[in-house]
Amino acid sequence: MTGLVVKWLIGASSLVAAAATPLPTEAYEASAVTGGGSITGKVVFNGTPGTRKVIPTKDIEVCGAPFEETLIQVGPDKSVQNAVVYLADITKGKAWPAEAKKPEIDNKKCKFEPSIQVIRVGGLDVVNSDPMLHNTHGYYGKRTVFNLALPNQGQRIPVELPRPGEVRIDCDAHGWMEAFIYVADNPYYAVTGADGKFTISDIPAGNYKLLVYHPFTGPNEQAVTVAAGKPSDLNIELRKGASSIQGGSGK
Ligand SMILES: [Cu+2]
Repeated sequence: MTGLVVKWLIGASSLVAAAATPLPTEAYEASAVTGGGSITGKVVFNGTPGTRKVIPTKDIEVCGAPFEETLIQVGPDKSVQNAVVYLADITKGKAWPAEAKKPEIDNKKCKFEPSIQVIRVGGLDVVNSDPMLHNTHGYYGKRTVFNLALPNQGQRIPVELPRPGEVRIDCDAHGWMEAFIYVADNPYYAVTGADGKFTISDIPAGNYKLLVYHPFTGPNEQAVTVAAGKPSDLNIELRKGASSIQGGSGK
């Protein structure tokens, strides 16, 4: 099975230019995990949180007055909220969680809601809650994956995100709008809460690569060992300017 999957991935990577080619999204195999372990931890950032001034130049009646935006949510104890944590290269393990509803990204008052999220390989809905045009544009790296004009309030358009990795979302109508979607090819992921903490559970015992992303900093990558019934407790520091990692299971 593993051999087959590897062959598939190698075959698929040579077709990277064909954006519409669906990849084997079900390469991950769900099975019962007995004697699993967990990883808990806290993500911190010790640097200066970046901010930027946003000055809406059009659609002011909806987009509002100029405002200062924080580019990373850091608590008083340096904890980072909305960092994405996930295990790379795990092809077998617990079942995907049941989705309460299809994930979505909303254009709302000229901001994306949410600005950072993780979804399962597949797709999500792009929604416009505002009474004027947004043009939602998604990229894997520099490559467009979708580009949608949403002129009407209440519009909802499904898009496919068949490849794992980071998708940046811009609005071609409002240059300041930006969001990130991390597309996961396995269910071993978490997003940190306001306390910077996360838990990933039911991991088959073994050695893994743990990735932590935040768009403001570079990614953090580290080796972790998961032992049956024993949580690994990690303190993970994000640093500005760490080199970029493309994709989650990228080989
Ligand atoms: Cu917009």
